[in-house]
Amino acid sequence: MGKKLNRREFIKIAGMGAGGLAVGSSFLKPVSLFGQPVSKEKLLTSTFSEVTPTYCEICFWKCAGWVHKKEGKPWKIVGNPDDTHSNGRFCPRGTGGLGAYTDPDRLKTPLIRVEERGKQVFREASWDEAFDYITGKMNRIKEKYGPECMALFTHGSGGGYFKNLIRAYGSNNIAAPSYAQCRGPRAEAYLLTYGEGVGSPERTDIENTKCLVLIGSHIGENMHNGQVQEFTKAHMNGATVITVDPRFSTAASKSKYWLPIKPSTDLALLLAWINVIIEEELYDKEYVKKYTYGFEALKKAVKHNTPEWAYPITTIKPHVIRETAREMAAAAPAVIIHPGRHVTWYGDDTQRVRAGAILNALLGSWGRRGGFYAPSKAHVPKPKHPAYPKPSKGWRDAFPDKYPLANLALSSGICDATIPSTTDACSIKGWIVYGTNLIQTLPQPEKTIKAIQNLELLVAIDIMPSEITGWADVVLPECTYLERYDDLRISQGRMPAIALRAPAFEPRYNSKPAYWMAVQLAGRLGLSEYFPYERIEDYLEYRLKAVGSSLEEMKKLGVKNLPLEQELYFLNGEDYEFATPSGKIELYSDTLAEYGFDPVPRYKAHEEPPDGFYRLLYGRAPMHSFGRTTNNPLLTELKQENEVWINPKVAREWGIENGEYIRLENQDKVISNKIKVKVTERIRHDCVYMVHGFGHRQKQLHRGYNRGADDTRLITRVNVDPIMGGTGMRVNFVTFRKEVA
Ligand SMILES: Nc1nc2c(c(=O)[nH]1)N[C@H]1C(S)=C(S)[C@@H](COP(=O)(O)OP(=O)(O)OC[C@H]3O[C@@H](n4cnc5c(=O)[nH]c(N)nc54)[C@H](O)[C@@H]3O)O[C@H]1N2
Ligand SMILES: Nc1nc2c(c(=O)[nH]1)N[C@H]1C(S)=C(S)[C@@H](COP(=O)(O)OP(=O)(O)OC[C@H]3O[C@@H](n4cnc5c(=O)[nH]c(N)nc54)[C@H](O)[C@@H]3O)O[C@H]1N2
Ligand code: SF4
Ligand SMILES: [Mo]
Repeated sequence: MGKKLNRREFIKIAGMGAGGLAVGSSFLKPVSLFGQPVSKEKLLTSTFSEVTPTYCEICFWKCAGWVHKKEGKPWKIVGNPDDTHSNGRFCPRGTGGLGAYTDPDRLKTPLIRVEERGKQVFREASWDEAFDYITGKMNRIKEKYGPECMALFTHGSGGGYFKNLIRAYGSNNIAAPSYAQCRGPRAEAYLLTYGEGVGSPERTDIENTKCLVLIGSHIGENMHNGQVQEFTKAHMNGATVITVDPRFSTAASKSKYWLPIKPSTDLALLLAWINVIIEEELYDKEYVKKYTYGFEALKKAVKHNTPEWAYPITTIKPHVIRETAREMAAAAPAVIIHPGRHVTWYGDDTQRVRAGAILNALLGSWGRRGGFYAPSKAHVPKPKHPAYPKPSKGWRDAFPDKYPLANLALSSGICDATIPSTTDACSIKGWIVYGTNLIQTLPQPEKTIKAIQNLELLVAIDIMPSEITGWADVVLPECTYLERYDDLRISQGRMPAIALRAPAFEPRYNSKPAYWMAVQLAGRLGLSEYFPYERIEDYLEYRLKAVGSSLEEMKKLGVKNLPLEQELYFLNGEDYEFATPSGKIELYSDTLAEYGFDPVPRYKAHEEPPDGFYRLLYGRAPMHSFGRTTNNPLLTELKQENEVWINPKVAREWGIENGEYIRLENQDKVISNKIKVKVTERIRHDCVYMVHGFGHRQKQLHRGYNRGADDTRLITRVNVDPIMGGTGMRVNFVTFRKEVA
């Protein structure tokens, strides 16, 4: 950047990039979209600024970067050029991360509830009081019901310390919304098919692909940094992009084909593509023969799934289905049917994602350049501690016959197991909630509140007064990621790497880091031996020493890339054993058949919106992460509220004008906050769309309170995936209410 920019201008530029993203060609210019990369030498020798390494906590991509201070004051955050998550550029949200530090609405001191739950009346407490309160209750729960009746909900970097704490205490009830409300079906579908998952960041070789198929994945609005950069690269290299989305997304605007599918029918399209690939013999014959299991059974099962069969279901014309299938085959094996990320849509999600996994196998893209690569991860030992006690029961005991292939605890399942029932095998009595805003994150918020009302202890650890903290018995204010050390970032990628987060600032107010909280709680619970290091610096030194590094070195590097130990592209004709029962890629799954599920995905129709109702769809905006940034002083400057997208034909029928405020009412008569209308051809007539994370109910969020509408409130209904328990959330229908008062 030639001219120096003050923070406000800097954010504006990031914002312009983001705005341009939605419509214009600036998407192709990563320079205006992300901050410019600056060399490390320049960074560290700069005389007027002080830099500290961090990795970003504004979303779960965890880009590594540098925090700059000028005269001791926060100045800016930029990407670390050595980091493959960011390649030296932060997205608008990461750039606006300083707003998390400066937000005057932050939680300032521990709080203890003084009135009944729901009234949200608290008194300020000292840390000692708060810890004594929590451990008193935890000891009572352990004595009265057993330690298994405590659960932890976690999302975010500090969650690991509480996982250690709760396991040491004797419970395995640990859930994250990133499973049952996000990636769970994808994890299980790929595990069933390939014996391993796609992980995060996804092992998709987008930068080398020749054909990228996006089913819903709205890259560009879904602003996962490295992925957006790879998408831009692939697009500039002339890769064919095929976007399947009922909405003309940013990605659709960069695509050769936009398939505006009827929502909920993607599985029919995927089966038709499989049908064409098989019937026209476009599949990779050698690859299929050598590496896959069940081809003949698959061929038979999809025989009737012709493009003509799929047309009335999906509304995608047969010739388009054929043409796009041929495009994929022409690019193979450098083709990716993107596995998606937030895939809990309709309840048959494991099967839908599995159909994509099967298509990837037919095209031979797994293990090949431009398809899916073999990711690496640094091995960094943790200090030893005694074995955890073995819990006598877990969340699964509450539903012994359900979700047999769930490999992680279900957040929604733990919520259910907290509501006493007649078949009560495991009623949970205490929750620790770290860095997840369950009221806005779990569908069916009334059920979440009902579960909370049955608790004897609810601890919320957050940086902001979010909806969930309002319902807590004790609120523990964490300092932001810019004010603390955290565990090393060890993510998968093309190269094994580690990244350090060090504090750039002293914690503001009376906030503290999660590590310190967990150590304090462990001490009071008699579990100190599970935290061999009282100070996180010593814990980090232990881990870094094991890989020949140190805090001193990492403070200078921020990111350390370690040598690559394996081939990126691993399926080039050699023998290979997959971790599946057959040792091959399972086009047909005996495991699914054994549990009574379809061994090959099969399309079943979903309920349609009744007359006058429209399916409620939701997604992301480039400058916000869920509800965690919709009070951020910098990012709310870029977007203050969400809009509801309505097709012009529908708007005409209802006499609704662009820019007008309306309310949405769902099939269960739940009415939303008022929300601004965006009348646009960019959405089909049978659905409406809004960005998730707005419409906060928490009054203490002064910028986010009542701004826009919250999709979660309208998600009173879910279709649960019988295979793994994911909550399909796009099964709600809304109609319009013109009176907004
Ligand atoms: N800016 C930003 N980026 C983020 C996040 C964020 O909060 N903010 N969150 C991150 C996280 S955790 C996740 S999981 C990902 C989620 O991002 P993705 O995995 O990309 O999420 P999807 O659910 O696929 O995305 C919504 C898209 O699906 C389309 N859609 C809705 N219904 C259907 C349908 O029936 N069929 C098809 N084909 N498309 C449909 C919508 O129109 C929309 O474009 O984003 C990540 N990136
Ligand atoms: N209706 C609906 N529901 C959804 C989705 C959707 O699109 N629509 N998306 C789903 C998906 S894909 C996902 S991954 C989940 C995400 O769900 P969550 O992980 O719950 O996401 P957030 O809403 O960002 O809530 C994060 C909470 O963490 C707090 N926080 C932020 N930084 C820190 C920190 O450093 N320390 C601590 N202790 N707390 C912090 C924030 O203030 C906020 O209260 O939601 C799922 N639920
Ligand atoms: S993608 Fe953006 S918000 Fe997410 S970690 Fe990277 S810079 Fe932060
Ligand atoms: Mo997610």
